[in-house]
Amino acid sequence: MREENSSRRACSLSNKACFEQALVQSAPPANDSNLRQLGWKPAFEQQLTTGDAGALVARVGAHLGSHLLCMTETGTTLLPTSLTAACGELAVGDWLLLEQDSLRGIRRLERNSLIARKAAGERVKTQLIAANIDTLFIVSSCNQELSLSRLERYLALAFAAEVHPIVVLTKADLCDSPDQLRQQVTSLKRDLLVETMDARDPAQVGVLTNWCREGQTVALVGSSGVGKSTLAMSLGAPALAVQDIRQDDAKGRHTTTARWIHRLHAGGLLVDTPGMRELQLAECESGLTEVFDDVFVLAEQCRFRDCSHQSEPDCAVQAAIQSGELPARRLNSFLKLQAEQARNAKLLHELHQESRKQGQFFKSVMSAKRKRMRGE
Ligand SMILES: Nc1nc2c(ncn2[C@@H]2O[C@H](COP(=O)(O)OP(=O)(O)OP(=O)(O)O)[C@@H](O)[C@H]2O)c(=O)[nH]1
Ligand SMILES: [Mg+2]
Ligand SMILES: [Zn+2]
Repeated sequence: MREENSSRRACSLSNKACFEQALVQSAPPANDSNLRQLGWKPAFEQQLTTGDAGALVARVGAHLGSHLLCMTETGTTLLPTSLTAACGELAVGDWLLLEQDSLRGIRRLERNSLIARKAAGERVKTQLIAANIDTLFIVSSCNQELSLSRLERYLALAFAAEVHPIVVLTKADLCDSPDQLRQQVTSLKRDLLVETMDARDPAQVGVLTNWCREGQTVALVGSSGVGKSTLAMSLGAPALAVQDIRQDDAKGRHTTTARWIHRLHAGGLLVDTPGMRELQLAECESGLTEVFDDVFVLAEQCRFRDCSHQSEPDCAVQAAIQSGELPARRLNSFLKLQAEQARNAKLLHELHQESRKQGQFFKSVMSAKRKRMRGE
């Protein structure tokens, strides 16, 4: 899945105006900001030791390639990523400890959640979307863009990250039967919260306020053009770039190009993200178990423990499809996502093993070199 925009490139350092706009957009109001307003929680506080006394606590508010926009108690700072190398790969929403004067990164605090996917295209890599998120707004619109199978992917992502998902169906004003769509989506998972709305109308978007209060962090995910940035603005984010979708296929134009945290009217923070072209799952096994719990319950009744639910005799899943209890689409979606996640998880595992081996090889070469230099 690629997130790019040919006409609006992601910010680069040369694009000074873009950074200045970023500082204005993300800066907490001077003097009345504190860590709680930035989403600080006891679970982070507990990670601090006496040795951290002089460190500055900062939250990553935007990732701009070569630079990070970091929010602290007193304001917003732009840091080159070379300064935070010791913290490892960072996501928007991460909490960091920085040295007071040099602002050099000391370490990243353990995350309470991480939304991640397999990176776009052929690359075998995990891409970090947002960290330390309390709620994920999965945004889709009431038009041809809506796909139950795609929503199942996003739900697996949320459940694997142990983040509470809410499906937001935008463009209800352009649809004759939004309630029908809402019912279809609600049926994907017991107790799933689904809201339909005109994302441009702050009054309608108000139903989401409960998840946007002070101390809370929400993230928006969904395809390009579904109205993520529009929704963000209706919740209180400053003016963001939005663009009309294409008329012929209802696809968006990849207007948002970087992940940003915005402050909301209700006091919480929201991560707006670039639209996703495709969402490949990896390391989402627990999420799939959660999303397809109905299939798993049925599978327990199959005659064979390793039933593939295709053509085996006494398959309870196939029986449920025949009786109309389980839609055939749901089994197909489950089998597809299960195979995809297993394939990607295996590739990522092999990659981790490979880089560990390379690390060990490098260490042994360096140790031999040091011994030689000492004349041992
Ligand atoms: N009628 C109507 N239009 C909407 C609604 N939500 C968004 N739009 C329009 O849809 C277009 C795309 O909205 P954006 O907010 O840019 O979509 P996005 O999801 O942020 O797109 P990317 O940044 O490309 O990922 C804009 O023209 C919006 O005004 C809605 O609920 N109703
Ligand atoms: Mg956008
Ligand atoms: Zn079966």
